[in-house]
Amino acid sequence: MSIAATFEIEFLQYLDADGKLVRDDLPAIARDIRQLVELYKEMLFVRVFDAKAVALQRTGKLGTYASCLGHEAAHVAIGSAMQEDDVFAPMYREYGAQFHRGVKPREVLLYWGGDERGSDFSGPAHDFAWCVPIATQCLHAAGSALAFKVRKEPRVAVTVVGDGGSSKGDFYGAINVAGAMQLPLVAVIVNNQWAISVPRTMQTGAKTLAQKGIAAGLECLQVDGNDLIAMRAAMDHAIKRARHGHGGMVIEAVTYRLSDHTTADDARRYRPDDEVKAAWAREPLKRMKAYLMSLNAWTEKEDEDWKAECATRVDAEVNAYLETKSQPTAAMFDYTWGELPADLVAQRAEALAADKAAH
Ligand SMILES: Cc1ncc(C[n+]2csc(CCOP(=O)(O)OP(=O)(O)O)c2C)c(N)n1
Ligand SMILES: [Mg+2]
Repeated sequence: MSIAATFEIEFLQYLDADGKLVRDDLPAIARDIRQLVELYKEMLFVRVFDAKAVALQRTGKLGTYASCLGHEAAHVAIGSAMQEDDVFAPMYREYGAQFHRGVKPREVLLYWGGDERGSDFSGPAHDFAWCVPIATQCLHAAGSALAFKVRKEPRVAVTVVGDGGSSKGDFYGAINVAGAMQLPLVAVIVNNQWAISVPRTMQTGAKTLAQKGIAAGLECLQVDGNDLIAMRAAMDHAIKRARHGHGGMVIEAVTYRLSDHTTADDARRYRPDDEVKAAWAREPLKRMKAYLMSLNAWTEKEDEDWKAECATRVDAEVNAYLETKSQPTAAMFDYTWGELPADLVAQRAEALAADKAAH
């Protein structure tokens, strides 16, 4: 017997859980300390926003909300590595990436508050809206990547899918076409270990999720998704090669969902406490802060001041959200159909009558 092919999956990490460098061949991003500080500040902003959004839901001011607690490094790295004219096809919790691209926190709140105007965000109009049907965004991104290739535009489509979503045919279809046609597609699997209550171990028999890209002919890499430097280095590499016509890549960002799945979930019912506790020891902000402080690039006082500034900025966004006038009841019927079918005409009349009775 001879060997038909051999494969390896590399794991990329620069900062360990305590913020200590584990290798000295630093990537470009790590040599730009001022930018690292800015990215750390973005992570902290997202964390402050996230806690506030959960509190809003708990006090009845938001319908539901999908927290991004613990995913900040992966998300900020993705957003900051992209060019404005690249296309982002997110799932539903990548606020850190989207804020970097210009989406406003008030728009995230509007969306989760049940107001579709939140999807008309201030980020690039060519980015896709939030995508709840699991993994379908991968196909949207692959389609965009195909368009870039056909038009010979040096642009890249970036999508995010969960560990659970990477079990779906939509994900495999997207990476397959990217490999077959050498499309500029970067698919980031944010492996936060859980798909609601289904653990990563029940999703797949594969040793890594990154290796799913091998069958598609894509370059694959597993990254410490809590290490901002590693995530940015991986994204910079993937986007550069895609932009220069060298094809797509699958990046598995290994992280942990520190929150419930959404505010409609109670993860204590299915997750062991010690697993969550161990994950907190590896979370992304603590290690980045420790690293920046070890370089004398950040202080405890600056951290406190910035956190306070984030709270002020988030409060302004919350107020803008709360002050947004609701759409009239008829709006949910009026903008999807050219001509409303008879059953919806009846429902519309019923909804308007109920609305009138309530006021
Ligand atoms: C097609 C489809 N099936 C099922 C669901 C219900 N659902 C919502 S989130 C989710 C789990 C997703 O897990 P994962 O892909 O790991 O992403 P995470 O939420 O952990 O970031 C499921 C099954 C859905 N939204 N869409
Ligand atoms: Mg998951």
